[in-house]
Amino acid sequence: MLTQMTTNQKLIKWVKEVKELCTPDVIYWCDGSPQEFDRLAEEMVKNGTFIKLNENIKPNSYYCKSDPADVARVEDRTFICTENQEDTGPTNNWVHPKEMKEKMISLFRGCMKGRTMYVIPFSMGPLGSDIAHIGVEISDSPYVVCNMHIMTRVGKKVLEILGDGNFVPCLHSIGAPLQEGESDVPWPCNGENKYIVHFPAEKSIWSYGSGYGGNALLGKKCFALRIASHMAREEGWLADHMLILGITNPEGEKKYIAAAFPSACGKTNLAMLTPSLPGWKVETVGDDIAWMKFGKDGRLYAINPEAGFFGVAPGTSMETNPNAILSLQANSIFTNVALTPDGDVWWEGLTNEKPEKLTDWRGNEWTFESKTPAAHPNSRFTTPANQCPVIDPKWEDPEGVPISAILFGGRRATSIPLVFEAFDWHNGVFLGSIVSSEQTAAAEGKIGNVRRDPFAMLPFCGYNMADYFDHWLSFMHRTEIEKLPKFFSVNWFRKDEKGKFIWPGFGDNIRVLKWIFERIDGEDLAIETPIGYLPSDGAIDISGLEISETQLKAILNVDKDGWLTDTKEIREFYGQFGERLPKELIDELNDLEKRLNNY
Ligand code: SAT
Ligand code: MN
Repeated sequence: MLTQMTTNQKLIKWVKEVKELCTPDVIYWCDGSPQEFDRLAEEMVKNGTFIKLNENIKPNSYYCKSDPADVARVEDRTFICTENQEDTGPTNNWVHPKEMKEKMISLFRGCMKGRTMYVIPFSMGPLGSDIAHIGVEISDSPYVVCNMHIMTRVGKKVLEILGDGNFVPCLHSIGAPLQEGESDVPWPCNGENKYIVHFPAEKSIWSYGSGYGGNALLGKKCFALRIASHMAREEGWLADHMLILGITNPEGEKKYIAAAFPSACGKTNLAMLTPSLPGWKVETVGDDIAWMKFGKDGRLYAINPEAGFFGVAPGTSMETNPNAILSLQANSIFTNVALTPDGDVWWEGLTNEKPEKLTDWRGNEWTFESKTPAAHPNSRFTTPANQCPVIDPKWEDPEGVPISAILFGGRRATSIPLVFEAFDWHNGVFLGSIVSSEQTAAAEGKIGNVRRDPFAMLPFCGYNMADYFDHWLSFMHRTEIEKLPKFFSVNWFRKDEKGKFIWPGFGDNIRVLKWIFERIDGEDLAIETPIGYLPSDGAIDISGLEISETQLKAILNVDKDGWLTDTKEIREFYGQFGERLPKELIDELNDLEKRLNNY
């Protein structure tokens, strides 16, 4: 118990208020130590929440399966509560803060009965960095505490740095009080009654009912994106759903790139890419979130506010992402994957051959003949970032890394080319605003439907998306044009008539990054088209690839009809923002349509 660790009056008062509201049996202040992790993990093993993995295969690692009613983010249960609904905008769920606060207070009353209330002080970003921010999560879930240990910087040091300063209060409960004598279940939650609520005016988060991922690890999407995007707008910086990677060419020249893809579209894979082209190197700064600020030199600098990876397990293998596999060999938590008889983990795609026998993510016996997946499609590994073999030497640099290019991508089977470059900053923001993707398992919803997901921020923007576009546009006037990053659109997911992916992806994506690298340097490797600059003939290095020139042409052309259909959809999508949509974007759309019609 570290009750004496802080003299921060706001924190002491808040903890007292929450205690009175939630009536836990015990209050525990987290110190972030490995001993604390071990103790909580052991308690969870006793309770059946965790299974300790084989120490000889995955040291200090745990297996966990959630309640089947609690397996992904719940976007329809996520709310932004501003005084005026227009400030939340048409793409977020809104309830008036007063009404929602009353609702939350009634839900949280007595909700921690029979449980321990953990106070988790954490830093998003390197301790003490100017770009970093402090939060305190109160949670009744030891699973959350252990995951926060990996995903953020937790503990005493955070309270020291906090001093009397400000923090983002993040209140979380699984919403499952225990009555006298009632025994606990392995994954307590309140599946029917989930609320993920943000109050931007007071910069606070209240989350109820779910213990899974972004619903419960409140430093991640709730704070580092929804609340931070709001702070960023007020303070003139950017909080975005982007990976950050460093890329070095054979001559030893290095650049940093940020990339926004919707959840479960391969950000982790791209961030840790093993290049198939000799001499090229990719290093990881972050795989999910970027906080970016302009530096004194007028360039855009980015930090990764997180300390770990909460990566999608299925599809991750030594072939697709060896660096992720090497990262997760120890000190990791695996949620909703399958368990092998010798105490290791497995998921679809991990090995070419399916194991004979497993326990699946629901706890049922599974054999290679079973028809259901052994691991849930949104099953995850939680792994410390510093275990990544290609972690960038500057990943914790408090100054951040200078960004030369920003990529937008999604899963699109048709139309959107493998890669193209925006004409300029306005056109780049336009490209960000029209990102679209087929729905994945990261959020509940119908998988495969195409949805517009601007900047991959649709579920994560803490205010009116139209104002967010405006915020991005405004940066054009903050620095010299030459110092602004260049924008690119990428799509690894084009399919042929038989439904087969055309582009090999993974390590071969370096071929696209190479072109981007060269374009940043202004090399003459592109042709101007109605949608932007496409690679000219031969500009993408396909040496050694089993892809024909015709196939490559097919994914590097302008699909006029496809794009014209898209522009109609975009116009409809824009329509919901009414007058609030920046005029520059309508101009961009009109100009694009004109160029296509003349093409
Ligand atoms: O569950 S999380 O929100 O952390 C993962 C994701 O959707 O990217
Ligand atoms: Mn994400």
